[in-house]
Amino acid sequence: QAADNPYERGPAPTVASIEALRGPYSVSETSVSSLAVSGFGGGTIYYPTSTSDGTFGAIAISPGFTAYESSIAWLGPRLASQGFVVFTIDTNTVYDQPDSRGDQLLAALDYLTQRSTVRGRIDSTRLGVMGHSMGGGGTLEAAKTRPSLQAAIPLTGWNLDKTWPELRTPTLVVGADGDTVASVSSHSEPFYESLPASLDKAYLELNNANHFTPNSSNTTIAKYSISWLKRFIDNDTRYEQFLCPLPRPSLTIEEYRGNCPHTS
Ligand code: 9J3
Ligand code: ZN
Repeated sequence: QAADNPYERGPAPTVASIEALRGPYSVSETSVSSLAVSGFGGGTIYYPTSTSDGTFGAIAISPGFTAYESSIAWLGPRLASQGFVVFTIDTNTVYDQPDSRGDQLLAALDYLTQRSTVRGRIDSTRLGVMGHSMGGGGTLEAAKTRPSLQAAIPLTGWNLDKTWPELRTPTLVVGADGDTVASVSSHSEPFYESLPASLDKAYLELNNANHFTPNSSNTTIAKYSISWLKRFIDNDTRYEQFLCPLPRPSLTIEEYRGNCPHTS
């Protein structure tokens, strides 16, 4: 790791390394029973097997309405293999609303850093949140509640609250051009536009995608999520090259908005 950044983990990234199905770290996993925790519904912790690279940042990820951990499970090993501890959770009930999902993401992070068997592998000052649909709405709620979070990524997020000027957490909003459940015009676009202009923020609209695109392995979601998490949880400016200048529209990117260069 570089002397000037104690949080940097892993080798210098390339386009190939952030697009790969797995990063440089081997991944282990452990399941957390709902019966053993309170405030959320249990889940699976994915973590780098090695203990020779020090502690890692950590991320909790919530599924959407009526959905289970399995719907976002692909992100566990995909992100953990890049050097994060990743907790994909179930919610208390599959009908919980975004504000509850936000509280549950925070309860999961608290469990992860204070009680879990991998707590010694985590730097509890470097935490982030992600989620799909109402879990993405919950991601915004969690960041609003806990401004010390270092990164937030709602994936085709859904929330009745369209305005998020309170956020102080660098946020990557991911929408899908063909989403008819959480249309970008009613959800992701107003979420992004309402974030403070002073905040490091970005809006990635997936091309040829729909509400459920984040429920399967997706390289565009992965590469920009990895870059955002590395840049803001690990302060790893080696990943700035993938975020700035802003990515251009392509076969998989309908539109990308953001403010560059990033400052936090
Ligand atoms: O979590 C989601 O998929 C939210 C979209 C939804 O069904 O909202 C309607 C209440
Ligand atoms: Zn609001």
